[in-house]
Amino acid sequence: MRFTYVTLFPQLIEGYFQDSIMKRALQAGLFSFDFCDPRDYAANKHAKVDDTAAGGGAGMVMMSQPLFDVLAQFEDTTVIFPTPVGKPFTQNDAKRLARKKHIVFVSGRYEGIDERVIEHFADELFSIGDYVLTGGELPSLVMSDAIARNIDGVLGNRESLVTESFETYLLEAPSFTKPAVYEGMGTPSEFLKGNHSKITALKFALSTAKTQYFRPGQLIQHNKRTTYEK
Ligand code: 6GU
Repeated sequence: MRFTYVTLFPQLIEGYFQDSIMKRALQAGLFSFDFCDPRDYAANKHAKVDDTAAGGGAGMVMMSQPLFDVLAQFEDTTVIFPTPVGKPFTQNDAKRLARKKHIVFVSGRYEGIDERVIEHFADELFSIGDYVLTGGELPSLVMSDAIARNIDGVLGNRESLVTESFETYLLEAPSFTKPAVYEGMGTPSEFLKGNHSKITALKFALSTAKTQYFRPGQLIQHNKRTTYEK
């Protein structure tokens, strides 16, 4: 898997890959990443990449020409535009996209990107939540992380992919580690006794209760899914 970030600010992205799980996965050759700066493709003297919005309004818009020239060079890629007007990015998208060969993230800055770039090149438009960010770099990183951890070998423990939140639409049960009592607060006693079928049953009950409380819509999805599988 290869990730390409089309961005005016590669340094906003680079640091994330320099530590922890992503660093190890890169060193193991499980994926690679590179950058493309639209400014290097600007066909004007001042390397200008943005202009005023047609029809007026606040802010600048990223021009078509530099981005067309950047994106025309790629073949056999999945081109993603992070945007608050995209469809919500989910765990299912992360799993599906982990099977792609080359994903290109196009980060807008300023008020956005000329719609003709999106119309011509976008395979998918994604939002990462109902709030507005100053650019597409953080969403690109968020999606890359969610995708990369679904690539075979990136996580040490494959089981963590199966039991984690959203895989079954249920939120994950709470976790505890030693000591058994901390500041007067205990650990559920079944977790300490080691009867695996009882532990599984308790985790499921805790997951269900937690999902009902925090994400009732997810619980409805979970119940639908279970019904179809019967
Ligand atoms: Cl993908 N981009 C921007 N700029 N803001 C966002 C977003 C994306 N998702 C939520 N807010």
